[in-house]
Amino acid sequence: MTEFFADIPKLAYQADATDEFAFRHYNPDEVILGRRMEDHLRFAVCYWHSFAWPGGDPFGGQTFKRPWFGETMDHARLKADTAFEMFRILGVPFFCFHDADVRPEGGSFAETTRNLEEITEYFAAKMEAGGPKLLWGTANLFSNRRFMAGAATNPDPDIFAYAAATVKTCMDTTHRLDGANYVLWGGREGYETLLNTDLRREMEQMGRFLSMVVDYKHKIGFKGTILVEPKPQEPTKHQYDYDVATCYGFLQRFGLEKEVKLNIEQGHAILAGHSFEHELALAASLGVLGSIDMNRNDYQCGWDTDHFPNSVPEVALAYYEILRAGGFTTGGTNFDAKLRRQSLDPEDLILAHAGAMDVCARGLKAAAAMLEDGKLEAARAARYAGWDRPEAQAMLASDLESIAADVEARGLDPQPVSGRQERLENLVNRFF
Ligand code: XLS
Ligand code: NI
Ligand code: NI
Repeated sequence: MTEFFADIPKLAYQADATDEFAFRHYNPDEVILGRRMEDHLRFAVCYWHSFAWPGGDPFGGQTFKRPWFGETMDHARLKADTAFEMFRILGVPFFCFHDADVRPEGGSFAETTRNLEEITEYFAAKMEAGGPKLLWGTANLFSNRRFMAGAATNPDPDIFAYAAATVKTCMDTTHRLDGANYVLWGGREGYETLLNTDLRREMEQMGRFLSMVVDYKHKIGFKGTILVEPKPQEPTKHQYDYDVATCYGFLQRFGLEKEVKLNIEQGHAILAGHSFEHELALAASLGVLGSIDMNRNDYQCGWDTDHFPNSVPEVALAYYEILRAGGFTTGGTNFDAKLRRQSLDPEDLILAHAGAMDVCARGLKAAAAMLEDGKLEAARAARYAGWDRPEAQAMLASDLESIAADVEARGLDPQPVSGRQERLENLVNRFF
């Protein structure tokens, strides 16, 4: 037991709770569409925002004072004790971390790796003692100054080497902890100015890097999914993994579209000029929907502010796409979300997650009800019904000349039909 969360009870589901410290909607054992709610949502707490981020913004530094802040192994263990305490209070089934979140950087690559291995064993013991599982591990290839010009895409081959070696250690760690996935987010894999950038080289380096990751996964027998996380920009001006469509084209180019899936983040979708549900639906249609980072941005300020989600309709439309795609397999709902820098108290950290879990639970229930009701899917099916006719399918195997002859022979004069958007929006609104 650590002091930090002393006096905070373990949260439980209580629909009519009057106290703040309860779930009103997240009921892990409730069965929805034949699956327990916990197994649908597969919540994960992220280590970086909750335990490593000091509360800074571009105009000011640290606001949080945490007893585990510091660059020693003792600090790292205290951080782990506190983190696992929070996982227990929330009852989350998973967590996620970067190497840099959990261990101090050593004086050499070898020492840094030893620190990571030591904390990995510390985690393993806690996980065996009933702690949550690992949804994914990842390498932080963007904070240290050595990565300022990129990791895999760096103009310096020694930095590529350092990044590759670091990813190897993080994959080993993730494998040791039986992670369900391994994530690559290319925070610095992009450019600041085209004036000093060789796009062709950088993309080729990135493709080779990802191929090596996939090869190593098979070599060590890691059974989890390799996930790439799209983001259009920030910290770089332009990031190569811009959005789902861009990532898919990249994967295809390097023959990796059957090996790698995507970890789609709400805030990143918005930064790319899309909606979250657009990115999810597109990934599902391409067969690369892997996992989600759940958060939201401040819609006025245009940054990746990583707020906790709080809009049930938005979340419901996202889970609707996930349910339509058959639900998560190895993926889950990782809260890539952080407190506002004025939210200083331990209670803030717990209740931010509790509220977000309830929002997701409400969204999931609404999405499941929409699917069960079936009217939306029936309307979609009716809209495309013409394509179910054998002649329509045969046309796709035909050619322009034959189609033109057929149009003439049938005297075709097709009339448009209503898309009924407002009626569908009314239908959807009944579920929130
Ligand atoms: C940053 C990303 C990052 C990844 C993991 O914007 O969302 O947190 O999820 O490296
Ligand atoms: Ni993320
Ligand atoms: Ni993000």
